[in-house]
Amino acid sequence: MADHRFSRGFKSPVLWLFSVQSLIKLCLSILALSAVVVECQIEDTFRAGNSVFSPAVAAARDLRYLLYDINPPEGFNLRRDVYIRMASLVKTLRRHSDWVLVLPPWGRLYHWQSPDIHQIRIPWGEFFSLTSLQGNVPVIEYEEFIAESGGPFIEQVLVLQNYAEGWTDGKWEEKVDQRPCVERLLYSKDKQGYYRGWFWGYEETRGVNVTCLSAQGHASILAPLLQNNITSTSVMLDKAETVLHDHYAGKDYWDTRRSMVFSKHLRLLGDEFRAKYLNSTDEQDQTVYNEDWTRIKNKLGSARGGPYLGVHLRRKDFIWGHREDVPSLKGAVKKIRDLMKKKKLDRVFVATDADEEELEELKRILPEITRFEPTWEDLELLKDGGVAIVDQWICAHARYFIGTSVSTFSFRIHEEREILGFDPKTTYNRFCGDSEKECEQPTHWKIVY
Ligand SMILES: Nc1nc2c(ncn2[C@@H]2O[C@H](COP(=O)(O)OP(=O)(O)O)[C@@H](O)[C@H]2O)c(=O)[nH]1
Ligand SMILES: *[C@@H]1O[C@H](CO)[C@@H](O)[C@H](O)[C@H]1NC(C)=O
Ligand SMILES: *[C@@H]1O[C@H](CO)[C@@H](O)[C@H](O)[C@H]1NC(C)=O
Ligand SMILES: *[C@@H]1O[C@H](CO)[C@@H](O)[C@H](O)[C@H]1NC(C)=O
Ligand SMILES: [Mg+2]
Repeated sequence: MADHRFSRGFKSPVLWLFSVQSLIKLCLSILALSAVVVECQIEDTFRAGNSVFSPAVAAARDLRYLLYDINPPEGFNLRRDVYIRMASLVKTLRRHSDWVLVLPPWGRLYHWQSPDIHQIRIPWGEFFSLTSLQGNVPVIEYEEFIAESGGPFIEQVLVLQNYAEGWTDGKWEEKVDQRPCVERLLYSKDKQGYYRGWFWGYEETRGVNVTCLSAQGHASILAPLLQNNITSTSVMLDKAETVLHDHYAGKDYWDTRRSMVFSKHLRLLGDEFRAKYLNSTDEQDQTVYNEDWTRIKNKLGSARGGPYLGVHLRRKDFIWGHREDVPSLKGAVKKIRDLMKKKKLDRVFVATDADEEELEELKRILPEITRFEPTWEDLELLKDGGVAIVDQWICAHARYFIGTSVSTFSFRIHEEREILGFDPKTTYNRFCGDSEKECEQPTHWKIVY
């Protein structure tokens, strides 16, 4: 089937994003700027990702490609976490040979429900700065992989799974074994003997071989297997969330996390909004950002933040289960008013996934609320993922932040604030359920440089 998105070629996604009128003026200068940054930042070793390499050159270099995907129901912010695990694995693999991480296109996420907008096959460049990612580990977009590797074929798909027998003797040990698939495979063989399945909406992509792998342990336990037992040039790990962080919140974790810089247009939109509605600018708030993440090393407590309370109020599936650690709207607003008074802040920015009905209620009981409400054109440009990032960016710049219990959306805001250099007291806060007894507050994961 013809696929216009695919045949669009390899123009930077950023280029066509910028063609939307409301952003043109802002971005022309940046475009020139970021071209310069790209030129100076990418080291030679990281050039694997450049599509100037023909398949012949890639082959001559013995390049190998690691692709991955995640269990479909997982949301955007857990996916960002799994990226960190995969980046760590690729760093381990690169000690022995030339591996590149292929970024799984975004799409078909359960929470991205805005109607009438195209939300699959979204390249990472629409949400994150590729140059920044490449300053940590070599990465390429999926379409570059297709071009470089000679076609839409993934030679070996390994579906990760737990051990059918669970932990034997209740003893935890790290191990990995080729095993029969425990669950029904979501890939099926076509007439040519290739595997078809969900490859991020790229219908022409095929898997040449699909097998299951039971794995229990840290991401890098897969390294010897990928290095020695498997000879394919391209290997995809499906259900990659099965393996754990090599060293959660250690230096390598933070290096990768720091490299996950949001795309410039999203940060700009967030900054514009802060200036216009929240009297918040980087100079005033001591949150000056550096385009080069390797140069950001802010002392905790150095950031002041804009004169507003930042709130992430997670609803939808978090309230459907009647979790006792999530407040009612009334309970949340009571806490918000409390904090505004205590912290002497007269503005409040609320990021939320509340439905229409709850939003109406929220505006009624908290009339002074400020929210980022994109126009349809903005939404079409940013997509649900971009809007969520703008929400996170604005929360990350608040003088004081409060989020929702065990929400990865809130966790990513904590990290952003940690990078900006906020006092942990202003960051690691969460709402308590209306009748929650022991309301344990989030853990401070101190940044490591
Ligand atoms: N724009 C926006 N979207 C949100 C907000 N909270 C949740 N969402 C959406 O709901 C999804 C929640 O899933 P996830 O990222 O997995 O975070 P978690 O489920 O809270 O751990 C996000 O990715 C967003 O698409 C919010 O405050 N603002
Ligand atoms: C990988 O190969 C080694 C040596 O041939 C073998 O001992 C090991 O069991 C293999 N690992 C897996 C997971 O197949
Ligand atoms: C598929 O991959 C498995 C695991 O690497 C391997 O044992 C098997 O021989 C492969 N099958 C084919 C047809 O190549
Ligand atoms: C914005 O903040 C500055 C200093 O932080 C303050 O002097 C100014 O009065 C504020 N403006 C408004 C409109 O609140
Ligand atoms: Mg989720």
